[in-house]
Amino acid sequence: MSLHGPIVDRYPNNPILTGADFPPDSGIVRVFNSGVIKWRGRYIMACRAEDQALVGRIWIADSTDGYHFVPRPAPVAMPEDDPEYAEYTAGMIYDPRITELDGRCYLVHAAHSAHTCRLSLLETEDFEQFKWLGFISETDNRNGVLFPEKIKGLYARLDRPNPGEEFGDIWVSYSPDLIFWGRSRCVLRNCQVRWAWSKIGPATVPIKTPEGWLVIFHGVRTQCKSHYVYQLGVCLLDLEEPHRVLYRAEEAILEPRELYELVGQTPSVVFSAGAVVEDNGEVKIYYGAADTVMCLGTTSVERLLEACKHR
Ligand code: BMA
Repeated sequence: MSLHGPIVDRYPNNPILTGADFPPDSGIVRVFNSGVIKWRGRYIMACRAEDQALVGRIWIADSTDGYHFVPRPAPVAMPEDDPEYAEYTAGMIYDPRITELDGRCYLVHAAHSAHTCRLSLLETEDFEQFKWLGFISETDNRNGVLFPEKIKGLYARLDRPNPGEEFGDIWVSYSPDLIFWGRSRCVLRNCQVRWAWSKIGPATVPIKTPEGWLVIFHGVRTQCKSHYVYQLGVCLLDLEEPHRVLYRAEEAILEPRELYELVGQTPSVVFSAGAVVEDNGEVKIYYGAADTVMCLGTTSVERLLEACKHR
């Protein structure tokens, strides 16, 4: 791999999904930061779809090729009548990430309310019916993503506790049942990442390789005091002790550069919540651009490993 070439190639027909692709009566104007999984041979996107009143919904879109996604007629039905769910999601729900585990799919999303942000878990066997399993963190935690298998007999997840302004590192926690979490360890600190001094957080489901867990993450830096720039990075975590970072690319693997990444609801944002690894090693990274549209970038497991070691 070239020492200077791109690590991720943008899909030339970006964006791949916009608010205009949703049913005309849906009121959806933006779609971004959506989780994606390849499941039983088809691609499923759990969209973060937003209307003009800033009401966010999780809305499934289907694809047979990974490039063209068609939103369903209606969003995922959430347990809005449940008083506990309603209290802690009163602000918005966002940034869903999907993991397949033991034949079921789990979706972790952020939930914002007057209590700030926490993580919520849904389960599905068919992407038609979703069962809400509960909140799985206290407040001030987001970017939760489950590992695709247990580690040393426990479920594992990465997340980003946020103990203060302008602060946020990547942590790993473990659980016997996906509901109760503990044994938390810090994985990577924002101050270690040269281009992301404000905060970092896990992006996509960790990708298992013989050398370790490949983890794509986002990193944020603050420009001119108030302008945030969101980029993507990659690191390799130990298979058995994922709080140990084996390698990390010094460079960002994707930074806002194209107009659709620079201009939108929030300027200068690339933010990923889903990647698909194909049988030939290609990695499709789905990402929200400028908090407005969904885009695609492609790379490979090999290129990401190389980037971890040499970039
Ligand atoms: C973060 C999250 C993301 C969003 C980003 C940029 O804090 O809320 O959903 O893309 O800000 O606005």
